[in-house]
Amino acid sequence: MHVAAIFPQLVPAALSLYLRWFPLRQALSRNPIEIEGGMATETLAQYSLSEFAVDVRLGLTKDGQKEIPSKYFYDEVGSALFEVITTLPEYGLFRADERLLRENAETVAETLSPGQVVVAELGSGSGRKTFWMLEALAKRQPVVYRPIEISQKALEQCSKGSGQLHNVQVRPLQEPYLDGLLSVAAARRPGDQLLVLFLGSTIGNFESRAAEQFLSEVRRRLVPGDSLLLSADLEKPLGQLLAAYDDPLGVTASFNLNVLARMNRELDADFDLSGFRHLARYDAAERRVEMHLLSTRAQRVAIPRAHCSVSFVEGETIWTESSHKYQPEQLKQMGCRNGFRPIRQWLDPEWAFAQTLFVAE
Ligand code: AVJ
Repeated sequence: MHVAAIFPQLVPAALSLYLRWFPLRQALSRNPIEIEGGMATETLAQYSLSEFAVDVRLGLTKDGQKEIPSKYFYDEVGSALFEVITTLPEYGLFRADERLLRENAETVAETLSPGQVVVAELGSGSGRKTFWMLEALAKRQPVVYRPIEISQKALEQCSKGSGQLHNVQVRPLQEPYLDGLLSVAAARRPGDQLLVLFLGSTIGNFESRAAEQFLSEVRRRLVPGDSLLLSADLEKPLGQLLAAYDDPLGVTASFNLNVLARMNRELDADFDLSGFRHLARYDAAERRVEMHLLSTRAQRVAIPRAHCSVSFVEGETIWTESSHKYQPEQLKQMGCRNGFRPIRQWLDPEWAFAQTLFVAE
């Protein structure tokens, strides 16, 4: 199973094995960290660094396919590159998601009962497209917006943007998705209704079993009557799929290669970026686009702060991301199998993409 498929919540289990390597272990606090006014916390920065080191070591020194979880794309540089990706003509996902939100936010709002609604967004990014949802909700009822995001920069941007909205109170959480959702659920007041947003087709980064597991973990944090709006990219012609992950300008290639640059920056690694190239391919059996970093020659790389060095043969790859593609019915069934009832589904007319609205049973 691809390490990238195992959600962050599973990482601490593996962590203990390697604790002895890390002088920073006293900083490995699992306490939720709420950020007030976008202040960075030293503890979290150290924690993330160590966790990155552990996952790099695990993913690059194991037998067989080398891999690095895709969540490590999103440091400051990577998050900025992703923002550029969302503007590329080849990457239709983002605009499809935004169009559907804009057009259907009112309808989603109408399905909620009156009273305060708590909007928990898993992986808000800059929160640009969420604006439409918040705006539609805030016209009808008070909104508490809880973006849950590991990227500090993205969270700051998101808080700034959505903080302007009347009737919307923003309380960001810098935590892994499921931890963050647990904190949100713990802080809810009687009568609060929860609307979980899982947009952008981020669900596609999970292997199919992990995706189902994730949905059931989301469900466990909700009560009957809460809602989930889930976005997912659909199967489409191969040429269109590959172009979305290998744009001619090379932004996606930079986004992918940045994980090597990040290891150089944060783990003192000595990756020569010219010895690797971006590779996007479609696995038809698994119905997913895979991104890899291909070593164009035999080479050895030292990663001091992950306490390892790694050899590559020519043509060997590091698997950095999977983006699964779905069929509309399949998405409804995934929800049904994990305690949700689908009540609406919208498809974008321009780019095969779906939003499904579920209610927790
Ligand atoms: C943000 C995870 C949905 O998988 O399409 C964009 C990330 N990777 N280009 C995706 C991404 C390459 C994106 N998600």
